[in-house]
Amino acid sequence: MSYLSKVRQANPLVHNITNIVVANFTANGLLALGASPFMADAIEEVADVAAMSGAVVLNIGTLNEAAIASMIEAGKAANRHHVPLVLDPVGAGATAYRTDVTAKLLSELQLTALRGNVAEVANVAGESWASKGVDAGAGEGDVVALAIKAAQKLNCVVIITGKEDIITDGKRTYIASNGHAILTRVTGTGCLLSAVVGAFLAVSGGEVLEAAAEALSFYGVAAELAAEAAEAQGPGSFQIGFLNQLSLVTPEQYSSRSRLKLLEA
Ligand code: ATP
Ligand code: TZP
Ligand code: MG
Ligand code: MG
Repeated sequence: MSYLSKVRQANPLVHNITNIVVANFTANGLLALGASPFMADAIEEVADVAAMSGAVVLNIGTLNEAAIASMIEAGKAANRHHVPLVLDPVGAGATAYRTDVTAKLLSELQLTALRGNVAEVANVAGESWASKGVDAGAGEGDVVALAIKAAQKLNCVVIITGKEDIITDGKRTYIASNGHAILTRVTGTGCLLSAVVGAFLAVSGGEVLEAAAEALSFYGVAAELAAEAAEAQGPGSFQIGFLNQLSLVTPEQYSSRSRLKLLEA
């Protein structure tokens, strides 16, 4: 059975500590997919929520000290209870504060997966790459090698997104090439993707790399179908059409459109 079908069957609870820009879009996207979102960031409850969840997704998009303390508390509970833990290091490298906070999270927590754009992942891994706010800037380098290095350093699956997405555990690497450029015109499509990865990891049964790769490929297929729909005249209608496709794409449609490639070792 595909991981997509497993998500829809299991309806996993996904605990999100996320930013104020994308919280609603993320919750709606998870619901459309067939997962069950729980947005909870009060320090008093995050450990309980993490322990009862199928995955915990941390996102540093709009940071403050209270959120950081809650992320550490939730992440530690996830680690204790063997709940998959995903980090989206939004804007890491853009400011020293974000870079430092990400380093602190990584020193206290064991991630299952890290998902970011190339600049974010490079900065998390101690490499340099230009960033422009929360977006990746122009840079040069071997992005696949960077992802593999980051995965080995952090001992987790690393996902670098862009026109093509790289998913690696440091030993095996997938390239997912579905998707559509209009995703870049809607805020939160990266943040929602990180939460969708969480939903797929919740049903991965330990096959983290494979589940993450399918999440990336599925997300790209849903975007293509939404962009092709007649009503998708611009980013506004695309955003709604994309939510629709997250719920409508069938496992068969997914299989026939997916362009997911395992790189030769
Ligand atoms: P950024 O802030 O740099 O845009 P992000 O966190 O929004 O980063 P993205 O890299 O934009 O994350 O990835 C979000 C989704 O958009 C992924 O599914 C990715 O494959 C897709 N995507 C990004 N850029 C393109 C593109 N040029 N063409 C097709 N799909 C893209
Ligand atoms: N500013 C702070 S967080 C955020 C913005 C615009 C959302 C970023 O979302 P994404 O998914 O990285 O585009
Ligand atoms: Mg984007
Ligand atoms: Mg992002």
